[in-house]
Amino acid sequence: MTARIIDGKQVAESIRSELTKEVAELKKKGIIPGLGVILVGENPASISYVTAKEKACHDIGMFSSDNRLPATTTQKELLDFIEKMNKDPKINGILVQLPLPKHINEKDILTAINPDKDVDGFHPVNVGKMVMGEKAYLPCTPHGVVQLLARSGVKIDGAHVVVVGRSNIVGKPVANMLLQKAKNANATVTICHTGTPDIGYFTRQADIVIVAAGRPNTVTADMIKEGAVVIDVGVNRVPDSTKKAGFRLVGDVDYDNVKEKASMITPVPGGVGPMTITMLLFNTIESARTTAG
Ligand code: L34
Repeated sequence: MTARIIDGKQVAESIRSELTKEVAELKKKGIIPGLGVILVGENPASISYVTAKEKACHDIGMFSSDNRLPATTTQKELLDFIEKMNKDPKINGILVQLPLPKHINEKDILTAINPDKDVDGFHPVNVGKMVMGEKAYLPCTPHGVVQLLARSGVKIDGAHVVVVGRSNIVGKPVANMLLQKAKNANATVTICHTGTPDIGYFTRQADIVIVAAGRPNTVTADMIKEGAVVIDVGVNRVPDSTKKAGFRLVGDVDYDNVKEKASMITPVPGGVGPMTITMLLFNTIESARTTAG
């Protein structure tokens, strides 16, 4: 079987055109959804993601406050900055791009964001609500993965989903979302990680494999059941002297071989990445609407 390619860019575009209309409707009521973006330091990948997020805001008519802070920013300075945004009525959502420099405690920062403006869904209050199946901001990458599956016609209800990776940003939340007794969920979920001796033993039983391990070739063709759906969350820069940038992007999946066995697969780039940005817009618009009452 040769897999159908799930075009994340196209799905993202179609959601963004829905969101563009919603922003226009809100504007008629005098509401302009605003995102406060904070990037500390100069990690090249982070700069590229954050720039794409700001552009996406402007493209659909939202406001964004773009803040680049030096790598030497202290924890106190960052906390003060967040407090200012917590109080700013023009800001409906706050995005502190991760990773942060080592001298800053990530947990302290994420906890300082007003949960009502936590459009990344990383605050413990929102994580707790999500796990309990209550309404909450859903983290952008996991939410994007679920939307990609649903909008590609993949049946999640009753499927066996194997998640490879247990990060707080992707693995844990996506597993939790898919096991809820809810629409676009109700799956049987297995989570594999670096402590799993034989990941292939589990992935070979999966109807849907979601890979967020942060390492190229974590999942190879021999680890996939014929006809499975494969979602590759990884974005790795590998050196490539034939490219102008000096690198190319690959996911966590051995794409060329796995696509011959899967029924559907997401590419990198152009798969999950554009969906992450789109769900950030979605959450920020939701916040603006909620605040307006
Ligand atoms: N706070 N930090 C916070 N929220 C997030 O949701 C993120 N994440 C991850 C890293 N840190 C974060 C992102 O935004 C990963 N991530 C992200 C966002 C967008 C893309 C990839 C990762 C993306 O657009 N990828 C493109 C290629 C981009 C390129 O050319 O470099 C793609 O097509 O996959």
